[in-house]
Amino acid sequence: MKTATIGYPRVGTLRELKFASEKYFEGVLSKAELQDTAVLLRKTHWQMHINNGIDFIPSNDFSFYDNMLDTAVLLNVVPKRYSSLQLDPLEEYFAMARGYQGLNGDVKALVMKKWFNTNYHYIVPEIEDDTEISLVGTKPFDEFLEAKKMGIVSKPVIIGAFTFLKLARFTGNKTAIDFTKDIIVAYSEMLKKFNDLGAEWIQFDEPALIMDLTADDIALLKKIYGEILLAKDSTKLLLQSYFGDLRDCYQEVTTLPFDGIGLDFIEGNHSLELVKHFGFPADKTLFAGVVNGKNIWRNNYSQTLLILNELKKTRATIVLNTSCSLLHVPYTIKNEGFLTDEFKKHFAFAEEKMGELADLKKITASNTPAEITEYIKNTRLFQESRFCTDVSVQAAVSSLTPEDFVRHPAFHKREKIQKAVYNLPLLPTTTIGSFPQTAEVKAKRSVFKNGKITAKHYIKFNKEKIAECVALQEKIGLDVLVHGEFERNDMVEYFGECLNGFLFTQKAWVQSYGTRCVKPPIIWGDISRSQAMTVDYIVYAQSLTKKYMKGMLTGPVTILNWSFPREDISLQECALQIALAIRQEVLELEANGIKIIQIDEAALREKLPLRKSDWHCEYLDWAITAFRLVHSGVKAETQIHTHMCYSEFSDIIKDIDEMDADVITFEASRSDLVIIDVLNRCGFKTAVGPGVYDIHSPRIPGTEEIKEAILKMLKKIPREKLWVNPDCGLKTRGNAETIPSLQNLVDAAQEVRRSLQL
Ligand code: THG
Ligand code: ZN
Repeated sequence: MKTATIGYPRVGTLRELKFASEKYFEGVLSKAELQDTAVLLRKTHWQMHINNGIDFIPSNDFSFYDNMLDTAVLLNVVPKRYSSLQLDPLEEYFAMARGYQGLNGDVKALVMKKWFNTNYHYIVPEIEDDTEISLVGTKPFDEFLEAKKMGIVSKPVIIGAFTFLKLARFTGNKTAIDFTKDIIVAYSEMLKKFNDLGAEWIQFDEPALIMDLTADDIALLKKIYGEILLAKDSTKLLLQSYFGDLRDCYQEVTTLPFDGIGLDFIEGNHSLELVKHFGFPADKTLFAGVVNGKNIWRNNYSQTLLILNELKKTRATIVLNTSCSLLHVPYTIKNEGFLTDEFKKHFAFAEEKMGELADLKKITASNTPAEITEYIKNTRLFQESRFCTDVSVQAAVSSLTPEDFVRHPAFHKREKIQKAVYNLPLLPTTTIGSFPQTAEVKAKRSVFKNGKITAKHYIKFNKEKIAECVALQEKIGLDVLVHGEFERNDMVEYFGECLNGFLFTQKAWVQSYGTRCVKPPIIWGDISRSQAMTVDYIVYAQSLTKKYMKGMLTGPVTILNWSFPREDISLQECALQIALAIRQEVLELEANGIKIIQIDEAALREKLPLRKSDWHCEYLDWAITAFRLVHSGVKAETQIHTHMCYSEFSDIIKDIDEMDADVITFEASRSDLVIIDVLNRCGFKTAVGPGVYDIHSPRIPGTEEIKEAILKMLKKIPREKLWVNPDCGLKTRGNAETIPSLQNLVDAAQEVRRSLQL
């Protein structure tokens, strides 16, 4: 069996692309130098595939920011507000990704959304009524030729036409159907061009096919591929799905004349059943996603062989594949100097996963797989016990009763009590939690972690930063303050490092969006808290001001969803363990005089099944309950806040209300405030702070712009329920834009209060 990967990480093992891009944004690095970094990274990634004997090597999986954005630019889907800036192509590309504020104009960034059920975010292409979709870009061809120069006939990877149209936003009256003709022409041309360049295979990524599909969707799929496939010559076409199964279109897809179909046997719960039930055409190649592209655990070869043995019965040619792009896992375990082999042997990151594909190739080629060394070693590994258990944690979880999940008194009673106690102005202003992580802050953390300064020195430094941050917020005039989170690398990793049961890594970065990466901690055992994690800093911060200081915690579902979870116990069990630990922290903050406690659930939605038809599963039930467990023990007058990032909330808005927080802030500005209509319609009880400006872009919002946003919100949200805040934490921003932006925010809130005589 041959081997393939769907795509590879691109930021570089040491985040070279991140650093180069950020320097380019600052004007320190030239465009040519940035391009050099990109060339080097692509070369390295291709070489890595060669070293592991991978047969189908992807190209065009590289991106300076995001592959959806690349596809938009390739297809001439550039909204007029960007093209009219008259920037050079790379600048225009970054203007769409990050917004632009400069000599040529002032434009916000395009909307950014979560990429299916991952912690990666894509840029949402915007199709206007007069957009003319056509093949205008050359990136995939350039990168194909670049690989060819290295002697590699790569497999170009392109977001498929169906997924592109499904994920794009239509800003006018037209819809997908009005653009199918043009997109078909563009993709057909693409196919022809690759044919001329000598491509043997081309991969169209169609993850949107794993969602619930309507009859119209299926008609669209058949129309698009019925026609694109007519343009096929000798280059073979692979339709690649991932993040689920093709249960709604399996027969249509297998009937169309694709040369290869990529199925996900990891997240695709029905994939094997579909193949068994409907068969798989013997004349096609089945790209079998058997190596998990999302987790970091070793593949269990004997289990994988069971799947492959089933697939062999179809008589189709089988290619050993990853279940999705390796973009969602870190590069390599080799860089983890602190982890011992005892742990490391259980992990496979991107590079090691390619090694697993190579092992499986060897094993499947043998008539006696059980005698192959790699197989024997793997079997032994899975016989060992690993995850450490803590019986007291397990006992605490199993003794929970329904009462533990209910906060008293009920919301409306608390609301009254809190209004009386807090005496906040209407439209109170606040921020989400983090303040800019400046070079100074990051450098200090780094020297501390490397043992070059003492804990005492480090704590003193953080306290100085907190004091500066509190003074700054008082000067700006914010109503509810935060300590700034200077001691935290990341809202999940920090707690992972403080709690028992986690392992953490040094270099295991995974791209989240653009130049931003995260280092998810690894859950290795039962989770507990042995000491306070945030109390000292928060109490110190509160001591500096008469205003309210928010205690700042990350909720259990988010800690779980942004970690690499163990796979031997249920996610629910794991979430409850974390919830109990965070609950202790909440109660200790409260006991130390902290009145407002924010518990972020940024990733609440992440593990909700992608298909609504699968929602009968209990995910939301336990996710919401885990959150409720965290705060159900506090007093009536303690105000619980929560925050959520980039999710779509509309369809789970009732569940969010059920979290029973007192205040929730969330991202909204970059999606045109659609959420406020939903809140209005469903009679949302929780007070809300739909972000009034987008912090993911370096542009500074004007006071007028923020006033408009607030006024728009006031039309739909009762004034006594509205908070004014940015849409997310400020850690990715610099002080240069943060300070004026927050000042404009406070000015805007004050002006609105005055004008409405609130
Ligand atoms: N933490 C984690 N996941 C996240 C977020 C987060 N996902 C969604 C949302 N926030 C947006 N994503 C990010 C991811 C990373 C960063 C900011 C927003 C970030 N990372 C630093 C960087 O890339 O420079 C590295 C952090 C570090 O030094 O440890 O700023 O907040 N888990
Ligand atoms: Zn956020």
